[in-house]
Amino acid sequence: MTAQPDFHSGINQGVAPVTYGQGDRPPRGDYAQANADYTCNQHWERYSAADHDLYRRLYERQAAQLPGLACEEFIAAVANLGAPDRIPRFDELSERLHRATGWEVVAVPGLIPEEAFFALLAQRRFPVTSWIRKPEEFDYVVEPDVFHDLFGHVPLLFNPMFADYMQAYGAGGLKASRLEACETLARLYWYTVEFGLIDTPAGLRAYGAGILSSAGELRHSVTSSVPQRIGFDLERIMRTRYRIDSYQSTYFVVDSFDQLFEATAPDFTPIYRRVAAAGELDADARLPTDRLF
Ligand code: HBI
Ligand code: FE
Repeated sequence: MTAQPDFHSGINQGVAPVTYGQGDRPPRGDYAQANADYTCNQHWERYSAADHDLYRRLYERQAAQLPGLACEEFIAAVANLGAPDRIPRFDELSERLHRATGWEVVAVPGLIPEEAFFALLAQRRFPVTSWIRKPEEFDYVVEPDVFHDLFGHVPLLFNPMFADYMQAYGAGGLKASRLEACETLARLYWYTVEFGLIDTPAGLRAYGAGILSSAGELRHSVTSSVPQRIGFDLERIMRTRYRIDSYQSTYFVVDSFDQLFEATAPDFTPIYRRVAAAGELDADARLPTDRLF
């Protein structure tokens, strides 16, 4: 669940706390304890029984609605998170994950600057927020919490093709930073990793973490007639703005994770130039060239 976070000038150990949206929200999470690369200690022993119970209820609600809505690769992988009744220990989860695809999960205090985020992905280290939402945020939390990051993002990191795509995205992001193309590249992340759909012989299925961890958007994204669904087109995605606080009005559909990985193969420099020349599009824009589902 990401937008362009804006950073306050940090007053603690050189790590700038990230705020969200208008920048007037206090950063959630203890950035003062984070390392220079923004990783921190999970402090698993500090979770309360209420925290574990909240995780259990969030997991139970989402797991019940996966069949027929989540892609098979996700359903096959979600059990790798471990016991569904308490927040996993990141070190135990990382042992399983590293054996599968060379990735590990690292704790962070919350949203981190793009450069740091890309650097971690490029090293096959996925940043997972260490805190969990409050009970009153059961249905929706603005910032990504441990449930969104673990349940939404981590299962597909067990899938070799998707794991390679995520590492390629991180490497591409470091290059994008130098090209001032972070906002453009963030759209690719948003419309694939966070809110992507995949076409299957059984119909459309969700693979995006923002969808898979959302109580309402999982069914909405796959079955509602309200949003439009457009076939994956890298430059079309990179031109398209997104909304951070409502269901998406447009979802993009890939044919396979291979298609995603292949899309990140070429050098994006000329693509950024073409995207900048073509101009931005509203989230609900429709082009005659769009392949509609
Ligand atoms: N930080 N912890 C964390 N998790 C994210 O998903 C994340 C982030 N910072 C920036 C960000 N995502 C997006 O701007 C990416 O598109 C770069
Ligand atoms: Fe996310």
